[in-house]
Amino acid sequence: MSIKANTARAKPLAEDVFASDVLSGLSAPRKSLAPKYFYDERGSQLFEQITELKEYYPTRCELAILREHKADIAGVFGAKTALVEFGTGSTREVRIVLEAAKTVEAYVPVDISAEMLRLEAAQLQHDWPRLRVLPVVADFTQPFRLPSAIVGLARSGFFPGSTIGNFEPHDAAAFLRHAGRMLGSRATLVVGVDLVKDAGVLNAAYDDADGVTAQFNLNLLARINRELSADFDLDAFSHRAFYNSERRRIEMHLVSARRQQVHIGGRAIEFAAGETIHTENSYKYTIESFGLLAQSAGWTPLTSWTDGYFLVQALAKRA
Ligand code: AVI
Repeated sequence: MSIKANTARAKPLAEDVFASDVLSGLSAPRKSLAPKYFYDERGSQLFEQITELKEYYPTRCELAILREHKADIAGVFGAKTALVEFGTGSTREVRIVLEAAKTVEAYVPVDISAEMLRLEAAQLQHDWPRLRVLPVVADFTQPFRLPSAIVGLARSGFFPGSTIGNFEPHDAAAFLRHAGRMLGSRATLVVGVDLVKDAGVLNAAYDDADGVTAQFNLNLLARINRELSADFDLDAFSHRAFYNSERRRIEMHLVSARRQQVHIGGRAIEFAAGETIHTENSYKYTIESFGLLAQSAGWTPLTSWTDGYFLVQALAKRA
């Protein structure tokens, strides 16, 4: 079967949105850049390397939980279900669940990155010839059209990878509400969530000894140089990551080593020595705090699977 993706039209052009997001983020009194821009080709490769670092436990822990509990997790999906995966980078996680999910008749991976989605979907279709694989190219945080081929099927959602932690808590709640609207009544949702833990473990996971996370963070400046003809001196910025225990989040920043000026598309941006660009938050939850967040967004917590480091949480949509 050949796979065609449902393509949502992007307006205005993605490059224009990138340029205006970068300029407004760097013109604010507290400079920031959105973490979604980490993932150009090099950034995606670096993220894959991060997931294999000994210090970066989330991916390893989540995969182990999925493997150990795949039959129970698959049991959350009802009879004759379409499984919608929000933001499918790789299909590594869903493959584990699909091995046990006999009731899933259609799989709908949703991602903004058309090429990666096409490749992953085609490979998965090859490996699961009887499953209907129906990729949708879209920003999964915004309303999108689900394939008409899933009409009549029950709907379940899958959101692994602790991506929910990269949303501000009110945006995480908004996303969960949006997922509920997309999936409809009687839906279930399985979410991967990173847990609050010892600050030393968290700090090491985001500031690894080999400097891969530092490269990942700095690559954002390389991307801006390349795509927006900017002149960031990458040697004049350094990676800083730390656990903010009050706000229960890892913060990543790029720190300016000196007073300097950077030019982007004809605009000059001033940096003081030690000034930072805040590039990412990665929120950590407890089982209780995530349960409360989900409840505030119209979901009832069902089973929690955890190893103490990471949580795979099943949710049921409240009627
Ligand atoms: C993609 N996301 C869940 C990662 C995280 O752990 O917040 C991104 C990341 N940033 C640095 N290391 C990994």
